[in-house]
Amino acid sequence: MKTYLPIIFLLLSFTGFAQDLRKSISINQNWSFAKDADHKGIKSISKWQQVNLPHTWNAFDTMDDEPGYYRGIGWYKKRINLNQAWKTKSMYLYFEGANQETEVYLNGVKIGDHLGGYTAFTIPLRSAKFNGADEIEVKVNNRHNEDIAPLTGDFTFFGGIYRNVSLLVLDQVHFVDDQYASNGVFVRAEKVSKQQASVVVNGNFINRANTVQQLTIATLLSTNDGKKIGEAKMQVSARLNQAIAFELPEIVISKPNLWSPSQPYLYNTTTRIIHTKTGKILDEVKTSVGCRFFSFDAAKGFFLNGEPYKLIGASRHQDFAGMGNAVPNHLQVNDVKLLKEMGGNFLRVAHYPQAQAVLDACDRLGVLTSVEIPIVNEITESEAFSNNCKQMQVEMIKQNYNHPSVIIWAYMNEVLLKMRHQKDPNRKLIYLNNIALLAQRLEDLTRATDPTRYTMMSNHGDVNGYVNAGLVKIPQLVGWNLYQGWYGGKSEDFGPNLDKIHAQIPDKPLLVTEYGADVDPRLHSSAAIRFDKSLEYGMLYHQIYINDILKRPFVAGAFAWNLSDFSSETRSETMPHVNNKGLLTLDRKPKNTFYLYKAYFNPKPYVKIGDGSWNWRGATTLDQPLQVFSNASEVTLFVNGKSLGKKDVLAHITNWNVSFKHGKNEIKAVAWVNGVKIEDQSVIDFKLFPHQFKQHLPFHSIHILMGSKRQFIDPKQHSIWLPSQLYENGSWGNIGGEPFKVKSTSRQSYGTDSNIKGTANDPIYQTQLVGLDGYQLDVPKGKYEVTLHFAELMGNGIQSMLPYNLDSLIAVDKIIPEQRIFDVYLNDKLIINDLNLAATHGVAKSVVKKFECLVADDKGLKLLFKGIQGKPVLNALEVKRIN
Ligand code: GCB
Repeated sequence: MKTYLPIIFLLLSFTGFAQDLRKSISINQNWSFAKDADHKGIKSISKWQQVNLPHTWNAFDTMDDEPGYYRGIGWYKKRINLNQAWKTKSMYLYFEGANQETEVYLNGVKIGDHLGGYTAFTIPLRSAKFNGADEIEVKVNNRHNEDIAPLTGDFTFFGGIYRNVSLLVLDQVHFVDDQYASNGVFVRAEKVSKQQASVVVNGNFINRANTVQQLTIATLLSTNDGKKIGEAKMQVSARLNQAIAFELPEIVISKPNLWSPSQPYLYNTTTRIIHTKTGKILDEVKTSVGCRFFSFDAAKGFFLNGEPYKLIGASRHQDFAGMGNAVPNHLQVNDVKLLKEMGGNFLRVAHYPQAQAVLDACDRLGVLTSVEIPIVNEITESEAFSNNCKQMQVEMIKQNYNHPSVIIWAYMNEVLLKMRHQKDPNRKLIYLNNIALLAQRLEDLTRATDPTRYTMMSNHGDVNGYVNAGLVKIPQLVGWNLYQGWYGGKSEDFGPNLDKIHAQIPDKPLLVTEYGADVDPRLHSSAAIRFDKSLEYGMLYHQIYINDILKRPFVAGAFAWNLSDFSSETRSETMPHVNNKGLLTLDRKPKNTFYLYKAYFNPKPYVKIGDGSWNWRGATTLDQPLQVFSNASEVTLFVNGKSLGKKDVLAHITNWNVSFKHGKNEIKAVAWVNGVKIEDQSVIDFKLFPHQFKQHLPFHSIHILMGSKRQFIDPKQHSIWLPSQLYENGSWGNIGGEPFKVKSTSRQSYGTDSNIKGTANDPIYQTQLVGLDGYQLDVPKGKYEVTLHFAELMGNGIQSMLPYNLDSLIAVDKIIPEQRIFDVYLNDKLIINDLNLAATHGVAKSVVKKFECLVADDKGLKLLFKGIQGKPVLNALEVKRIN
């Protein structure tokens, strides 16, 4: 009889009869939620709000005009109706992520907890009542905790159960990884070559049944269309509560279909625990596996499946406009699709592990990845911090081990940015040694847990600092976050700087893990400069970076910061609480920079009119620049049916001077690639504003920014704000006045970077003319509404530095607010008397003053500013004809 067992087993192992296998039941719906701001505990809460998961309590309070957001306790509770039949099963609550300290209670009794906001955890559900009234209560806290990374960072730490939660119902004999919340089955493809690959499965299972179990662990490997390739199995005997680690023999694939971004071929594995005698399947885990081999070389870069392969892509934060971090999976997957569409082959999952759906999409769509734990800017020198980091690192590795897309595990980002103990050199040295010690521990742990991937650390531009701290030699790869032309220097310094780093550390593979410039898609400039946040500056910056990256084989990969704009509560720039370095907006609308990447990196024939976030534009002349992006060699452009001829595409761009008409303009770009015609069409709505009022009739309205060279498009009011000009006869403009400048010798900014309270249109107020004498508009006779916009830009809070200045930390200038009091006259009539912005409204507060004025003669509109104390100012002006 014995001799036949393998045959029976073979028949049963993957054909098995109807089984009651592992169930994963979503319990996202119908939770009650309440904040517990004064820590009185769940019993004191009387008002609950109905919510569904994923949920964050910060989705809206990070979108307001105020600094800060709720960081404290939130309670969730939910009744669950457990099936009587599950009494004989093993149950777990599976949390994909909750930020960041979580305690879980069942019927008032604590059953588990978890520290850390970005990795999954499971809580065994053992003493349920099964009476239909079992209640789960979850306490989540997103307070600052010195023992949990991240301590600080340029992103918002949204609190809540912001990923999916499910109830796992398993047989008492099941795969398990209680400590690190993976499913307990690890699949790897090793010894991969074009000729052959071996698939090896290992893992852990536990027997919680009362009797000794004779079990078979088996894996079936099949092609992506279900054809069996091979099987591996072993027999095990397991006692009650015995957790057993197993590793199955390898399954060989000959001539494997290699996984790569262009052909992300996935094999399937099904791994089962089978009751040997009865053939009953007790548990089953399905995993896909990709066969690929890769290596990094310090001089030659990255190699995938034996070929040189430049890694190009972006980093990604997980939040989305209006949702905070509680983002449904389909939107997360859409980000991977967008990255792929842009031609990216690499995603830096930054600065923390993200939803499984993201890496699933990377496996499926073909995107290589690195994943990191959130040690950002600094560390705490405590055992608790260090242990928590180690726990997160192993959680990250085990939970994401089965994704073929992952090639790098990383663990520190710019860890020397917020240097502690600056004033005490001895203490600082101890701190630096402790960072190196933690890095080494994480490095050793990572290599021991998963020797199949590389390790990495991302550093900011202080190369010597990292070298001297001994941090460069620890990981296998070093990523540099470089911002020449943004936080300091010129964009042209980027390439030479890369050469310098490579020469200094020639034996360490190098990646550019970040580079980027803020682009607020509402801002445009024909005289783009650093910090103006204009799309045009961003375009120049990215072009230089892309070309410098492509030129250098030693740059294994480079990733734009960031795929999309993201929330960063501490920022207060043109869009408060948002970091605008995305190639996409916070709601994932492409900026022109995205199209530029697509033209460079998506091999499909492509031509695109550069209307990204600028198809509603205006000026005082019809002749305007327009860019077209393409991977063809020539582009022909048509404007309102007329051909502007053909132009050679240089570095994926053609630059045109287009003569628009007032109103809607039909634009068409045509190119040919390998005999195939491709085209793009766009409608650009162009508004001509008067230069000479007499030649421009009828006149309706004009919006003007003072002290600015940029143009601001207000998408909500559908208005275009033009930069002011010096007054000329018959036209409009300021008389006198100097652009406001931050009174800091060590730092440049465009106007102020402060959040202007009371408006979502901060750029209207962030620049101003100081000391102007007047403003004149030679408008025709009629009745006008004149609106003056002010904000006091001097004084406390105004001179604060950017939260992230990566080249050096600059002392905040202490500015004593000057007194400024002035009068304003409109056509000789005193309309504003003794205006003291700081005293009446405070600093950085938008102040709007509206007046009506009848122009009965040819003298137009004239504003006069008379200083009583200090210099008068004006931030913006709006003039509208009302009849
Ligand atoms: C960095 C940080 C990242 C910031 C970025 C920036 O180097 O790693 O977290 O968001 O710079 O935009 O300043």
